[in-house]
Amino acid sequence: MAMRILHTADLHLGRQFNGIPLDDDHGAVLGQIVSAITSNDIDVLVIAGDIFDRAAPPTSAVRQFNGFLARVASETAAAVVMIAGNHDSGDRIASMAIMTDTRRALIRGAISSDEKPLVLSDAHGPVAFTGLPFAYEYAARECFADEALHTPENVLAAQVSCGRRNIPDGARWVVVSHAFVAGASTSENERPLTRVGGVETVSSAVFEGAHYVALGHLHRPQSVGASHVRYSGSPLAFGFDESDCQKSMSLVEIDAVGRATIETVPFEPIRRVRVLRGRHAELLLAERSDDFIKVVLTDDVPVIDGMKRIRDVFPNACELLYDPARRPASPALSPGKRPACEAARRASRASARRACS
Ligand SMILES: [Mn+2]
Repeated sequence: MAMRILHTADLHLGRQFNGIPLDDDHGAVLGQIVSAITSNDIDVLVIAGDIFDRAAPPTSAVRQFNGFLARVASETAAAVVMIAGNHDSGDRIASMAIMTDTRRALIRGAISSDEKPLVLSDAHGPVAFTGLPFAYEYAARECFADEALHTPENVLAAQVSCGRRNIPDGARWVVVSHAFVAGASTSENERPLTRVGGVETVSSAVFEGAHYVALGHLHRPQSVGASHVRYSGSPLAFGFDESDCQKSMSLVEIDAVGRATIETVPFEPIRRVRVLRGRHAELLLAERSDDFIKVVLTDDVPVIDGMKRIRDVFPNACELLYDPARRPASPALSPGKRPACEAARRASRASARRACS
């Protein structure tokens, strides 16, 4: 049997959507992660940073994550590899590592100049997992006693090379990192990774030698540069720009020679993030829904109590704006099939161009 990895990231526990708590939505996707581990015979769960939305998350979020980890530990046989992202407190994540079973968990919160891997085995030999916690440049300069670390790429290159030194000879190698790899697609809710400005992207070349790179930070699922350098994306959409993005986990199998085969396991959110376009009177006829809704009204004149009446049908409507000049190309409410992220982005860029021209 080959090594099977379930890769997720950017949970952002404790986050709200336009002021609406997401506790139930997070609870649902965490349950889907546990189910995916058991139904796909997963050996290792990887969480590539931004576990919490804030350095000091609300108690409810901490409790929710503890309950999730307890389920993974008791209901599955999977090992866990997780790192701090830029939204996390590295020290908070590090505290979870102190008394853990080090044969089954690698929890990396604060940057270190001696990155030791978790080494697991399958029928073909060892697979080493290196977890590189996110760190700002100033912390890396102190950690490595190197004043020349001025960019996220400098920091990551230093982390990768100290991790590489501890990989057993002949082991296949998985690197877990929270970074912005050049060439990847962003969304609106990712906080910059550098405090001083400048280039925050890193070249995928820094991961040279890794058989799979499990990335966090960008919220759209995507590979970048090569198929084995990949963002799982976030389980939930956090903005209307992600309304057409099908969220998923990445199921990765590493074969005998280190080739990674990747499938996606879709998340099913309990409340979707949707943009509805149409006339007010038409939208009021829609089926009631708790989804998060942005309404774009095509009415020629403003509607009295427009939002109030929309909320009779969509209680979690968050935004309402008017765009009378643009008519829907297709019926606004047809459920249809949600397009893949890239197709949707192309379509929205195309429609933006049409609007300008
Ligand atoms: Mn994030």
